[in-house]
Amino acid sequence: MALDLFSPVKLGAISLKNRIVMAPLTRNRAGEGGVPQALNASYYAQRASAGLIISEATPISAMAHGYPALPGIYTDAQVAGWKNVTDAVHAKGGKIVLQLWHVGRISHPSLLPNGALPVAPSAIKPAGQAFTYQGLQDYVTPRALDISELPSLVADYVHATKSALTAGFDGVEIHAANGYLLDQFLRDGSNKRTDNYGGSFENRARLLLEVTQAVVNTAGADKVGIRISPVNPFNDMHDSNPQALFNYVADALNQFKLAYLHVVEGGIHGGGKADPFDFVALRKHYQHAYVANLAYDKDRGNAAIASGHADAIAYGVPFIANPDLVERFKLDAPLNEADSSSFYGGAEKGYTDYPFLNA
Ligand code: 8OZ
Repeated sequence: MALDLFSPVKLGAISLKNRIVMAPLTRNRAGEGGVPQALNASYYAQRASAGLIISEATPISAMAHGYPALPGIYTDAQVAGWKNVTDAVHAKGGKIVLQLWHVGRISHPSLLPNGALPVAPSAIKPAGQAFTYQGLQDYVTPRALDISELPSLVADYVHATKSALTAGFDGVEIHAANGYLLDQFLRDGSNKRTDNYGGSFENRARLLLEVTQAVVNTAGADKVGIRISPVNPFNDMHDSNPQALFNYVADALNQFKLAYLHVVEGGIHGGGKADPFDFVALRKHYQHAYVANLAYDKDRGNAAIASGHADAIAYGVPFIANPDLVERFKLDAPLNEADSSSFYGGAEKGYTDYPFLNA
């Protein structure tokens, strides 16, 4: 029988009971100090029938924050809060990895320690406005990271990875997508450096590969995934030759034998029109497990798995509104509609109150 969304699979060391993955979803509902709360544990536990949950993007340090009410993964209290989340997911037979995040220039001094300037590969202000505790405020021109600061940035990824493992996660996913720090280094619209971290593909991918090596050394390659978004224009992103750049990145990542490569196959979050890109060609460059994301429904997900394009499919918005998405797919049951007004911030409403089938 052909493989489909309901076939079990191993992504590196992580055994999935099905190939329906919950995509990382920013929800802005963490407690004081970036500490996950009981409400967050309930939300994730409700979704434990997914083959794998990828946590919401989670700042690796105080400088990695860029939005209100994000959970962190660098203090003891945050680790304790996340432990309640992973315990609740595991108690229901689920698997969960933590997404390691540094926002780079997509931040604002009011969200950073002592009103610091956001950091980035180059001092280029993104178009648009930051979500802050005081409402929307224009982005500022970030400070270009000095080459001497990069080792401590890599060390922050290592510390966060250790913290995630202590918190009971089954692995980690490195966020290198959607216009945040590692993606800002990759794409040449945001990286104008003239040192070893700018210019050629090799140089622009250097920080990602150094972070990957360090995280792999900490967690083991079979517990590490990476998310990329080659043509997502969100956060004022652009590259002059995305196909060649990301084919290069896929080739370079092969050496690590990671748990998976997770690819956002187009534009998300309304950032404008994505450049054309051949994801089938990209997939040919990558030799290990591939998780596809972006507007897949059940049929397109099954087709992508049956054809060998993807090993698993990550669903975002459908998992916000359908905690039992797996069962609904299995039964071909109707899906709840997601209410976009409660995506970011708030409490139970639009978070833990979407109905299960037969509830
Ligand atoms: C939506 C709003 C805020 C952040 C991403 C972490 O796109 C995000 C994000 C999405 O990866």
